[in-house]
Amino acid sequence: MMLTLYHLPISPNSRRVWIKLIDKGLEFELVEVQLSGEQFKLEFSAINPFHNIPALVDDGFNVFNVIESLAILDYLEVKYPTPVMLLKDPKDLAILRMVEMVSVNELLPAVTPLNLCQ
Ligand SMILES: N[C@@H](CCC(=O)N[C@@H](CS)C(=O)NCC(=O)O)C(=O)O
Repeated sequence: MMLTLYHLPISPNSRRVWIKLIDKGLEFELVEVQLSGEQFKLEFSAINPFHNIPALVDDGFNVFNVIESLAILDYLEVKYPTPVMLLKDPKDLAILRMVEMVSVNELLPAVTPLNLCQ
């Protein structure tokens, strides 16, 4: 069984998945997708028709492609529950989700001029 993360080291959306793979102690392969055009190639379009990174391919018995960084985090959490990283206390869970959603919806768009996603 192999997990493959399609990413770029500079991409903040990819990094949150990369960090989780490391923190979970999982074996995985990294494949860089150069956003100068590789995201539109047929091979990657089959993995993510929305042409962005990160994308995780779980090459198990049934190959499963997961896109959207927050969905990938949830997938990894449920599939690999140890160590526990999704907090169950209502306030802790709310804070975790708030940090995630504020990062994605408020902070990341504010740094778009830095071209972190290219
Ligand atoms: N909501 C998506 C956003 C993914 C995203 O926008 N990724 C950027 C890199 S940080 C990207 O691939 N941009 C290239 C493109 O959209 O063509 C997620 O959280 O995974």
